[in-house]
Amino acid sequence: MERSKLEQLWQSNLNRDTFTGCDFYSIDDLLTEEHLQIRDSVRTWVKNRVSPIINDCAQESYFPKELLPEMGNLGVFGPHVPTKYGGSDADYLTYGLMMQEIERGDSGIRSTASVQGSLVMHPIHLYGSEEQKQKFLPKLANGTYLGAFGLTEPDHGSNPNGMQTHFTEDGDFIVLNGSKTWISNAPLADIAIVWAKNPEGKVQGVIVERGMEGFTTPEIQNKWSLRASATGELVFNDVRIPKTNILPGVIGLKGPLSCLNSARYGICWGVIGAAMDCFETAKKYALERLQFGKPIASFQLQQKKLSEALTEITKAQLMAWRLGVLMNEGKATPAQISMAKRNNVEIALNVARECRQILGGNGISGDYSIMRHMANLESVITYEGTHDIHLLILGMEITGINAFE
Ligand code: TGC
Ligand code: FAD
Repeated sequence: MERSKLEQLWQSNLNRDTFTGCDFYSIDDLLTEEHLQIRDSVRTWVKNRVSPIINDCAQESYFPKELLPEMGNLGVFGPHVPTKYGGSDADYLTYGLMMQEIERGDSGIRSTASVQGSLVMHPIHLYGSEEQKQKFLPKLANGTYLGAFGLTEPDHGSNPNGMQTHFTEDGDFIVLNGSKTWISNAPLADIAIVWAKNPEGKVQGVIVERGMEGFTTPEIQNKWSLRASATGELVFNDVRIPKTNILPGVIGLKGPLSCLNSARYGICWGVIGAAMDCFETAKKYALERLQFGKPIASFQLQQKKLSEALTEITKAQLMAWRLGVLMNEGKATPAQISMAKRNNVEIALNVARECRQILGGNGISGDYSIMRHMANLESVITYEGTHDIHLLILGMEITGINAFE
């Protein structure tokens, strides 16, 4: 999309977004002044910079890369990374609130922030060498660099342990072969954290940089979901990479899976944003739309939809808040994170579906945000572990029996 079109959309749609948010159980009282200030600043940015352009971006399948430096300035890339590497040492509630506000605008823009912060900066911070941290983290934090996370392969999605991407050693270099697919940010990424098997068959993380010979990132076209996010493949044909690009701090599948904890946690907040946007849009519409001489909000069936939506949003908020506190205390378990990701995505999708019906025919129009959220959430319920996989992680926690073996 031309920059001039974006500028025109920003000017003509300014102040149209009147979102206020839902807080039926006074959850704001559980947050600090600082949390609320940061949340509100991200909310204002979304109103001014995301809402005016996002329908056009989604319709035209355009990832608004112009927003990356602004997101860097706002501090939404890796806020939990220490300030000395460009982060802001923020807590997990702050991170969650940021993801909520961004996904209120669009799940695709939140995906970019999740991948950059939780799946690229987080592993470099946790498992990278000091040299890697200094070289990459500040540029990722300020949005100069865009990162991608390559775990999923064409034949290995839910079961990443079966991955075929592998490397051999050649002096001070490794030689990487294989491919990853369905990778957010891939077509534009400057670097990718790629999980591959070493010569002993153990999983290791490698930083692959754009421009390395044999490394290509074809875009995946023809999506009905996350249309404002760039998704692609990472293809490696004898890519020679210095050994200094291997993440030295972790070996084994626990490397990538531990990064997913932070991203899945962010999603459990993010989808509340999408659900709130659907609820608020439907409530406003129901109060204004007249049928049979009355606002449709006066019909009990529509009140049921709205009441149930607000109830589910409120339960999801309480779960996200409590999980955030456990994350801050370092006590959250992977199974608790699975429960929250699974529950909150499911309720957001149900809220979107019910709220879309409240808008009747207008519900499928891009003039309203609901159908876009609904289509986006079909990706969110699949990535970062499918709905089924999170149920089985919980099932294992409850019964002690591993359904994957
Ligand atoms: P399993 O034997 O259970 O575990 C292997 C090792 O990993 C450890 N582990 C974890 N560590 C930290 N956090 C977690 N959540 C962990 N889960 C497992 C585990 O303790 C073990 O460690 P060790 O020391 O004993 O070796 O592994 P498994 O092969 O049986 O697989 C388990 C399963 C199926 C749950 C796992 O593979 C899984 O989660 N599959 C889902 C795959 C997935 O979520 N892919 C996401 C790709 S990234 C993405 O979608 C980004 S979208 C981003 C966006 O746009 O927002
Ligand atoms: P499969 O694993 O083939 O699963 C297909 C179906 O089988 C699912 O319903 C699943 O629940 C079910 N199933 C599988 N195993 C079991 C079982 N043991 N028991 C019961 N049911 C089972 N990946 C990345 O690495 N990085 C990214 O940035 C990234 N971004 C993405 C962006 C988008 C828009 C999308 C759609 C996906 C993205 N992914 C990414 C990939 C995503 O993580 C995978 O799609 C997901 O993990 C599922 O893998 P799969 O698609 O291969 O499905």
